[in-house]
Amino acid sequence: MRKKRVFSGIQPSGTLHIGNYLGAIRQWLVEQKYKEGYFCIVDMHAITVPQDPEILRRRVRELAAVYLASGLDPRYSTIFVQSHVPAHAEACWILNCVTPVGWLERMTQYKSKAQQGASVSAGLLDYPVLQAADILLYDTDEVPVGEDQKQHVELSRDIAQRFNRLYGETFVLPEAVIPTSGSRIRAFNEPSRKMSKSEAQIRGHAVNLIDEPDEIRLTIQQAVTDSGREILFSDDPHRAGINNLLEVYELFTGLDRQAIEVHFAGKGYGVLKKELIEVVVEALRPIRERYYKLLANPAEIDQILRAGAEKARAVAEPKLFQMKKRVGFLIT
Ligand code: ATP
Ligand code: LTN
Repeated sequence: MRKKRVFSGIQPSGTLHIGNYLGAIRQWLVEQKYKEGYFCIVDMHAITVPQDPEILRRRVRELAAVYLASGLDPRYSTIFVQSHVPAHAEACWILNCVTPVGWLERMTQYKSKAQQGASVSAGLLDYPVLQAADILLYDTDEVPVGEDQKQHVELSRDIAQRFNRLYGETFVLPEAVIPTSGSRIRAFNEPSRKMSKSEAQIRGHAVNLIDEPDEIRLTIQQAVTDSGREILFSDDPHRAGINNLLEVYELFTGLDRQAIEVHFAGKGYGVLKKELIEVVVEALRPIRERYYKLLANPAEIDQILRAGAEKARAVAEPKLFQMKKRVGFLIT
């Protein structure tokens, strides 16, 4: 039987935070050996908003180092850079031509980014079609992502269905895989909002994956909570801050919710924060150490990315060829 295909990606657009890790990367590591995973550094998505070329180039390697330091293993998973596989851009063009603009204008990420930016590029509107190309080129079954990406994965499915209807069965319909816990880690300084890479440099907003213990300590100590005292999981928006701390504790310790509530019964928020700091510092220590070791040897990272691109091309190119035949391009 064919192994399940898994595809996911992250933009090299900033420093990764524990939300990216708990919502996305952590899921990629599960069953790495038993599934066929493609994990992409989506630099073409990153340039839908302005980027400094030198910084972007550096961040691509840094993100590769984060993937590897987190535990992705190139013996099992294919790790590659999107722009190294030109089939993504070509497939995007073909899919553009079956995607109604109205579908794109409804995307919430587009609407919020378009509001923030001074000028909106055509690429920003087209962002989810490129994402569909990423996913569909690999006959992907599962797309492990955080909650904010659910709408984009559903759109990929809609685009696949439309193409299949117009041109005959071509694409597997992908499914978003969203974790039940950790799919939307909140900002520590503003628990009504999600933790975001683009704001990760704001003091107190996020714990970044490669933060030093002192930085982790400060961010968690200052995390916004509420005036209550009970340490219980809850979906009450007024208690979002404390719930967020508990969720991070749950995910990094692997304990179940009931055991955590019993453990903290009768203790104050200060105790929770203190224990959480220890847990997060210890969980991130090996990742940070591996990260700096890997970055000291960029030639090795580049070699892994070259090999990854080659493996990815071997899957993406035949699929693109099939798409071209289906839409009626002359193959000579
Ligand atoms: P940006 O601020 O640049 O949009 P981001 O922090 O939202 O960045 P992405 O590159 O958009 O990060 O997302 C990478 C992956 O991390 C996606 O699967 C996304 O769903 C997931 N993710 C992002 N933020 C969170 C969060 N706060 N909690 C859980 N998962 C998240
Ligand atoms: N839009 C995603 C990144 C992304 C992606 C993908 C995720 C690009 N292509 C394919 C899953 C599958 C984001 O997290 N911002």
